[in-house]
Amino acid sequence: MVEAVETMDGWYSLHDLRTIDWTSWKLASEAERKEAIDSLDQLIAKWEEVEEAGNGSQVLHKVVGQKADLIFMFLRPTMDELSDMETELNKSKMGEFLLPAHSYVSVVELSKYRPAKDGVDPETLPETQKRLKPILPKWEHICFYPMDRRRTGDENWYTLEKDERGKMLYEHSKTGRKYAGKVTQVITGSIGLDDWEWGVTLFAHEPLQFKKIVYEMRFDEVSSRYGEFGEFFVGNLLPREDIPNYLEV
Ligand code: 76R
Repeated sequence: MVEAVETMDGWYSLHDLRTIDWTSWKLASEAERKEAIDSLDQLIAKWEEVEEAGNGSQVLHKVVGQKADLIFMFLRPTMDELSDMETELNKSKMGEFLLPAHSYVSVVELSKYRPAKDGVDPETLPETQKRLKPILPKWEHICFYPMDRRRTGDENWYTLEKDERGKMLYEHSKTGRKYAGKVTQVITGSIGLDDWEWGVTLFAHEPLQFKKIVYEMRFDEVSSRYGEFGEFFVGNLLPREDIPNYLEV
């Protein structure tokens, strides 16, 4: 029987995408708009404290294109906390002007394809823990998309032996490493949690690097034969201090 791979799982993740109801925003009074901006600022201040204490992380970007206006990526130790964050955003004054656009639930994932070195469980290593509970980089651009591994006919990832899958992922990682310093990736697993099998979140200083890495990876066997992709979302960082300016009408 084909062997599954053991995964190491870290913080839970929620990609929460919202569209701003610009019509109501413009119709609101100056005082109401201020109250809304302050409510979001207070939430972000609270979230930043959690991040500083090492108990989670988050980023906020402006989505480019018509798929949404904002993408929040939240990471927390429990799904309850993610639900609380989503709810507190909905209950806030700002929430009155935010329409749901899309969401994605998953968990930060690393896999144990490589044999344990000197019998040490990689999950116990501090560097692994850091990757399972990552502080998200506040880089200028984000790219998020979900993906599956194919299982049709001769191209069935789930009937391949573990060694073979491990080899292909090793080749894939060599492509990935060429982008060190240019692209940071967070892979989140979503089998049993959302509609696709993985979420791919990339951060870059230069948006062209998304196109370059994703294009180059299309030729890695693990993607060319076994990759299926969902909708792509791309965005530009929205630092907390720029929010009033972004919402100015
Ligand atoms: O854990 C590790 O980092 C070791 C190597 C590695 C694994 C196991 C790795 C490295 N990835 C792994 C697993 Mn990846 N990754 C993607 C995408 O668009 C596409 O074609 C693919 C989307 C990108 C851009 C990317 C980047 N990777 C996975 C998995 C789980 C597969 C499974 O278990 O079946 C998926 C879905 C996936 C997809 N990967 C890297 C990168 C980069 C940049 C690296 C190098 C990271 C580094 O070494 O710092």
